[in-house]
Order: sequence, then structure tokens, then C-alpha cells
Amino acid sequence: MNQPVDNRAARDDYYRRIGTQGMTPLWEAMSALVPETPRTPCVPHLWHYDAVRPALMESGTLITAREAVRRVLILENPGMPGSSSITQSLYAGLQLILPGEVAPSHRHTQTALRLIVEGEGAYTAVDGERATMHAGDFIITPSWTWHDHGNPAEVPVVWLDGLDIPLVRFFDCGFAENHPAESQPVTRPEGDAQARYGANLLPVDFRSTRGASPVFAYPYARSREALHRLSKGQEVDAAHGHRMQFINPTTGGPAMPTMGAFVQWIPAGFSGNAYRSTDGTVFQVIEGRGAVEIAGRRFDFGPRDTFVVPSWMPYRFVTQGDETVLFSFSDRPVQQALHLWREERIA
Ligand code: 1HN
Repeated sequence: MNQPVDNRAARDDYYRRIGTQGMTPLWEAMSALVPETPRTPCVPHLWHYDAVRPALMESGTLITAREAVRRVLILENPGMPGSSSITQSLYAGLQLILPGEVAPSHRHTQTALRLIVEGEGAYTAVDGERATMHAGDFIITPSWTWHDHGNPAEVPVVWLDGLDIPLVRFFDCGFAENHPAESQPVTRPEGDAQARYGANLLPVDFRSTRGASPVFAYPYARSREALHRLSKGQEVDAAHGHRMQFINPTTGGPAMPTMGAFVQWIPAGFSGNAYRSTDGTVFQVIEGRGAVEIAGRRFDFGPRDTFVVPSWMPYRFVTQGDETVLFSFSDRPVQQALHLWREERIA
């Protein structure tokens, strides 16, 4: 009694028979279903911008932004082939828009964020207002907002897209539609949202109506200025340097309900403490060179590179001569809302 029995063949035959009835044995799946610590197919990876840029520019000779709707090379996690995902919950891609092009207006329940990587002078329009892009700017497209892009400038413009596509797919709650006009009508002057909601002021009768920030463009000049001032102080966080989160100024909460976005300044000559958290995170290098060690593997990074840190893998930053500025995003607000998020500092 109560001794494991050696009846592999009988069990396999049994599994096959119950399989025809739409059942499988929990005891064969238990440890995978309820791991002691997060077990993810997502692997650490770094995309060197200099290496991927030629292929991205070549896409501009093969298809127009209009035909493609969005001309994007998906950054797919090598551990998750075929998933169009960079982590289990997040999608990322590099989008190219050439001078004179328009990417037509549409909306979807998936939330998008952009971090401008190269070029300037293109715009994105969100809910009737355009924002002109400059390298390092952070722009959000909240769920179900009309959005389109255009490039009236002389140079190609590239940005990193981050979307909560896998999360929305998980919940099977995706909806999308095209705008009747290729470019949505402009109904508010550029800078309107910033003046109305992003100047430590709010309209006197303001009531929050949606989860995402009504400020949809966060110019890099402003975040860089804030980080520059912080860098003049004394102590930095031993793991992160100075790490700030992009907020919805009307609530103090995250800029978007499904994705957290962050920007951090790391001093030169930094040998950071290791850190891990349950939100797998995508980083985009804005300025400077350095290295990140992820679960013991070292990745050297420079300006415009993208890398991904999977859930719960320890990582630490090492810099030499350069101050660095990194943008990052993750599903942290979702995990926090569900009381699932954990972090650990590994001294
Ligand atoms: C989308 O709407 C954009 O608006 C970018 O720029 C990437 C990937 C999948 C679905 C929609 C954009 C997207 C996307």
C-alpha cells in the first residue's frame, strides 16, 4: 500500500483513453502548473540597433506604411518563436515611417506606447491632437483611442512600439476598427493636453473618465531635465540609479492601466546590485553605453539597443565611462492590481 507502482505502460494507455474524453491527469502536470518560482519560456535577449537597422530600412523599399498599415519589425523573444511576443504578456516592435508617409487611423482595445528611437518631425495623432516626435519622447495610445501617424519631415523616423497584445489575447477581449478617414481630423492644437493636464493644473470641472493618462506625450527634454537635476543629488538607488515611473498626472497612478513605463539614469562607473521582479521588462537604451548581466549572462549595450529581462531573473547594471539613460516598460500595473507582483533586492 502507498508505494509507487511501476506501471508506466498501463498509465500511458489510461492517459490515452481519458484523453479521448477531454481529460488529462493533474499529477503529471502539477509541478509545471504551480511552480515554486516563476518558470518562463521567455529568454534574456538584446537587439543591437546597428545590426537590425539595415533590415528595418530595407522594409521601407518593400512595402509602404499605407499598405502595411504599420510597417513594423516585431521583436520576438527567441525563446517563444511564433508568439509575436517579447514576454508572455507584452509585444514589442520597431516601426519605420518614411518622409511623406501616412499610417492610417484606427483604434483597438490594445494599449500602445512608443519610445522614439531615431529621427524627428514625424507625428502621432491621438484623439484629435498631434504630437511631434523627437528621439527619447514617450507617447501613449490608450485603449480604444483613434490613432494615426504621419511623417511630414525630411528624415526616416523609427520608434519602439510596446503593446499589451498578448495580455489582451489572453483575456480574449480584443476589438479593433478603422477610422473612416485615413488621417483623423485634428480637433485640438498641439500641446493642448499638456497644458490642460500636464502643467500641475487641471480644468476646474475635471472628472477622470478613463484609466489612462489624458497627457499622451511625455517629451524627453522634460524627463531628461528631471533626471539631470536628480543626478546632482547624492545617493542613487543601489540597483536602479534614479528610476522614475511615467504617471497619469490626474491620479498619480501609472500612465496606462496595463503597462508600466519607466525611465532611469545610471551614473558612470556604476556597479549595481542585482534585482529581480515578477514583471518581465523591456529596456530601450536612450543614452550611453554599459552592460547588463541577466541571470549571469552579460549583454553590452549602446544607444538605441533594446533588451528584455524575463520575469524573476536577477539582473544588474555595470557602467564605465558613460552616464546612461534607459527607458523600460512591463506589465507591472496589472500584477500590482491583482496583488501578484513581487520584487527582490539581491545585495
Ligand atoms: C498598432 O496599431 C501600432 O498604432 C503599432 O503604431 C503596432 C501592432 C499590432 C497591432 C496594432 C500603431 C501594432 C499596432
